[in-house]
Amino acid sequence: MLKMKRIALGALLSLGLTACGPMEEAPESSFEAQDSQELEAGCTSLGTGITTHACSHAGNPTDHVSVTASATRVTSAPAISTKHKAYDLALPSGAEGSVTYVPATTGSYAFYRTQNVAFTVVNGATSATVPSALTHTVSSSGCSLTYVSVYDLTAGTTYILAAGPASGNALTVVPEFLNDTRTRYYQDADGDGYGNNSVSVLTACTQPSGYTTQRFDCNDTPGSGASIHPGAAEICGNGIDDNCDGSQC
Ligand SMILES: [Ca+2]
Ligand SMILES: [Ca+2]
Ligand SMILES: [Ca+2]
Repeated sequence: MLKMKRIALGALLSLGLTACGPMEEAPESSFEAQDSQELEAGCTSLGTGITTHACSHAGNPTDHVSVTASATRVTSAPAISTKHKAYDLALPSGAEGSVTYVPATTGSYAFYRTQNVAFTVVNGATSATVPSALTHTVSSSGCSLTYVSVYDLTAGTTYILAAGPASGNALTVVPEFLNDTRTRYYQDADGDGYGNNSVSVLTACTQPSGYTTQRFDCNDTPGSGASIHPGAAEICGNGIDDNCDGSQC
C-alpha cells in the first residue's frame, strides 16, 4: 500500500515538474550533421561570433614569425598551424612571404588579417591555388583585423599561405576553424524576439533574417503568437500560457 502511495506521489511530482519546470531544450542530435559542414552556400559575411573571437586573439600577445624572401611558396616556410592564435608575420621588405598551415580537421577555415594585401592559399602537394569560399572586410569596434578570407581545407594537407607585400612589412594573421565558433539561431516567425526551439540553424554566417539567439517561444504563430513568449506577463483566466512557463496562471 505504502509502495503504491509512493508511486502515485512520484507520478504526481513528475506531472507537476512537467507543468511548472522550464521547457525542455530541443534535442541537439538532429543538428549534428551541421557541425561538420563547410561554409554554407550563399553566405556573404561571417557572423559576429567568430569575428569577435578572432579579434580577442589579435588583442592578446602574438607569436612572432619571421619570413624570408627565399622561403616563399615552399612547404619549408614557417608553420602557423595552431588555431586560436595570432601570428605577427615579418614579411620580406616590399615582397611576398609565406607561412604554412596544416589543418588538424577537414572543414572551413577563416584567415583574419590586419591588412588587405595579396593573400593566396596554395596546396603544397599539388601547387594548385585553393579558391576562397568567401572574402570580405571586417568591421568590428576596437579590432585590428580588417579583412578575412575563408577556405575549405583538408586535414593533414600542408597549405602554403603567401601574403604581401604589406605596408611596414608586417601582417598579423589569425587562423580560425569555423566549427569552433558557429552560432545557433532559432526561427522567430511571430517577431516577438523569442525563437522556436525546434526550428534552428547552426551557422558561421551573419544572423539570418527572421531568426534570433533567444528561444523557448511556446507559440511562434505569426500574428496570434506575438503576445505569447517567455517575457510576457501571465494573464489569469484567459486559458493561455502567456509566458511559456508551462502553466496558464
Ligand atoms: Ca517568436
Ligand atoms: Ca510567440
Ligand atoms: Ca494566462
